[in-house]
Amino acid sequence: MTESASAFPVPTVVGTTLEAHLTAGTRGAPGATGELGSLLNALSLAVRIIHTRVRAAGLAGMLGYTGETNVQGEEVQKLDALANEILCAVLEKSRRCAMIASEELEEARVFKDSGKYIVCFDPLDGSSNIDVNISIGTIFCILRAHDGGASLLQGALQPGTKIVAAGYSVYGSATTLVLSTGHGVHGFTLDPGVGEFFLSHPSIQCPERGTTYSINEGNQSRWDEPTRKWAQWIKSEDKAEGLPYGHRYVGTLVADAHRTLLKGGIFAYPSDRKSPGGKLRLLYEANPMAYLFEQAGGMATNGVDRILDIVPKGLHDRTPLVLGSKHEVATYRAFMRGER
Ligand code: FBP
Repeated sequence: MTESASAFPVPTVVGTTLEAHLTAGTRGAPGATGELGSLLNALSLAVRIIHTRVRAAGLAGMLGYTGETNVQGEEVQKLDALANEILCAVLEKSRRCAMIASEELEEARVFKDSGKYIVCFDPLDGSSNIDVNISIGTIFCILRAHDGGASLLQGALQPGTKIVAAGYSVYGSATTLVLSTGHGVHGFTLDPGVGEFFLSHPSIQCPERGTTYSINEGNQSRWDEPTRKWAQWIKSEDKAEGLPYGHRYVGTLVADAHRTLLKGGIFAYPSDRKSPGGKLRLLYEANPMAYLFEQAGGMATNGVDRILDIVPKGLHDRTPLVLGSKHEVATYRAFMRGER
C-alpha cells in the first residue's frame, strides 16, 4: 500500500443511506412492491438538486422575483418557480406518480404512464426568507391515487388520515430530510461531499412537553379573544406551570416545525382577521406536518379539530395550524374551548 493511501483511514462506520433504510422498511411487508420506496428516493433526488440551487442562488442570479403571481396571490420568487419545475420533472420521470398538486400550480397535473400515487407539495416553503439566507424547505405528502373515488382529483382531496408517507427538507446550516411511511419518523442529513442522505435522527420522538412557543406576535391585534388570552398566559410568570415560555419564530414553517418536533413546545399559526380561514395550506403544509407530528407522538389541530380528520374541499384550502407536544397543544385547545 502506497504512503499516500494509508494517510486516509478507511472509514470504519458508513452510515445508513436513505435508500437502504427505505429498502429495509419495505422488505417482507405484505403487498410491498418497492414503488413507494422508489418514489421517496425520487423525492430525495429532487431535494438534493434543490439543495444545490439554493446554496448557489446568489451567484446564479436566482434571487428575487419572476414578475408572476401564483394561485395564492403571492409574487413568485425565482427559486420557488425553479424548485417547482425540479419536483415536477423528477416526479414525472419517476413514473410513480399519477398526479401532483403543488402550491405553485393552480390545477393538479396528471401524468401519463403513471404510477399509483399522488404527491402534494410545497416546493419551497418560507418564501419571505429565501433572499435573506434564512432556513427554507420543501414539504410533501403522498396519497394512493385511487383511494379517493372515481376521479384523480378526489384522490388528492382525501383527509390526512389517508396519507401513506410524508416528509419535509430543511435547507439550513445542514440539509436535512425528515420523513415517515407510517412506521415512526426518521431524519437524514445530506453529506454534500458524497451527495447522499445518511440516517442521522432515527425514530424521532416529539417530547411530551417543551419550553418554547412559536407564533407571529405581530398578528396579535388581529387575533380573537381566546388566542390573545392563550398568548398572554404563555408569557406570564408561573413557575409551577413552567411559565413564561421562550419565544422562537423563524417565519418558515419547516424550520419552526423542525425545532418544535425535536425540542418540543408549540408552533401556532391561528386564524385572524386578515386570514379568517388561516394562512397555511391544508394539503401540502398542514397535512404533511400533522402526519409527522402524530407519528412522532405529538399533536396537530386547527384549534378545535384534528388536522388529519379535515376533509379538503379544494387543492389550495387554508387552515389554522397548531403543532407540537401533547401537553402544549392540549392546553392550547383548552383555551380555544374556553376551558381555561
Ligand atoms: P410559503 O412561504 O410556502 O408561502 O409558506 C408560508 C409561510 O412562509 C410559512 O413557511 C410560515 O410559517 C408563514 O408563511 C410565515 O407567515 P408570516 O410571515 O405571516 O409570519
